[in-house]
Amino acid sequence: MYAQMVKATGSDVKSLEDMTDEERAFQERIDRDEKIEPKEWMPEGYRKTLIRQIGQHAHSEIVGQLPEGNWITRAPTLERKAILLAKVQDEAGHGLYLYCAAETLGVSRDELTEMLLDGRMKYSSIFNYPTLTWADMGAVGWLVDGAAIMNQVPLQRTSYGPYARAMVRICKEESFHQRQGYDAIRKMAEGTPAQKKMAQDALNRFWYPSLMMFGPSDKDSVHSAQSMAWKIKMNTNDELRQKFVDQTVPQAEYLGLTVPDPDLKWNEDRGHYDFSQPDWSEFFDVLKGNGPCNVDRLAARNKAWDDGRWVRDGLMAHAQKKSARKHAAE
Ligand code: FAQ
Repeated sequence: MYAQMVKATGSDVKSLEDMTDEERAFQERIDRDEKIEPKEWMPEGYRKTLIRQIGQHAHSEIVGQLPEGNWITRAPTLERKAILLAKVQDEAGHGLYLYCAAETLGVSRDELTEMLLDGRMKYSSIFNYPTLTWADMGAVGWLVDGAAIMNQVPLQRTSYGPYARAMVRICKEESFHQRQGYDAIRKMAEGTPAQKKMAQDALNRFWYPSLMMFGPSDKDSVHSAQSMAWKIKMNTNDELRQKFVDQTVPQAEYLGLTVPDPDLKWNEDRGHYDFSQPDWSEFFDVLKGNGPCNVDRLAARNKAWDDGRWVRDGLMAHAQKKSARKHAAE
């Protein structure tokens, strides 16, 4: 199984023969689908890769609140406002479970946050695109949460126990998010011609950025081979992107909307849709900080961190006082 993986990805992942006894025993546990738990031995690269991936994932959930938070005060009905509020709160919760999972690897939430704020850590490229109309709330739920679930359902089987367990609850909530998004955009697509136009415009703007969420094509993915050998990732970026396209195109057809890809067509032989790749130079540019909203997103997170300092200091002072009292009484 492991040997097959190394061959399939053609990577420079260490072969079993080149591993130390400890590394080999670890890899064999992974191959047997055993979960790795926080206090157990793990290769340093495994720990670092998990911190990077879980940390970035957590940051994405937190930064991901901003595009939708933008519309809470302008939701068209009380019901839509309540749903959107609940969804955005859920994303905060996802961030917190994931920070907790990352903390079990020996990094603190404060350290992770500082790495986000000074640009050493990334968050998902998708959140650097603006949400211009109410229809974008439907498109984000439908496409962005849809892409997130496609990636996260397999991660429930990832090899690191705390990450896999966090994903179980997150996936349940993401599924509600996807459905509320689809319902919101369906309402627009079935509405007046102006509303349908807004829904189409949202699909036009979010289609390719959603495809980018799965990461660069397999030939440009730096981490996939090793991450798959360690079962930190369960599928390649291209596999998940294809699954997402296959699932989403019939949903767009049902809505009477057009996916903005003239080359999109069902390929009978492959049993999949053929589709155009996103503009990868745009993706790498967004990663470098040059997307439409990168500056605003980081400014908003930095402001929240600075404005919240007095709360963190107050909580810390309270905790220290409580622990000093406890020690004095002992
Ligand atoms: N954005 O070698 P690979 C959500 C970077 S949650 C930014 O293929 P990897 C919920 C990558 O870090 C969405 N950077 O990397 C929600 C690496 O750079 P590095 C987040 C990206 O890690 C919905 C470089 O490119 N989900 O949306 C992106 O093996 C609605 C090379 O790439 C997760 O994080 C990108 N899209 O595969 C919230 C899921 N793609 O670090 C609110 C867990 C790649 O060496 C509202 N993560 N890069 O400097 C994963 O599955 C993986 O990390 C991938 C990337 C698939 C994202």
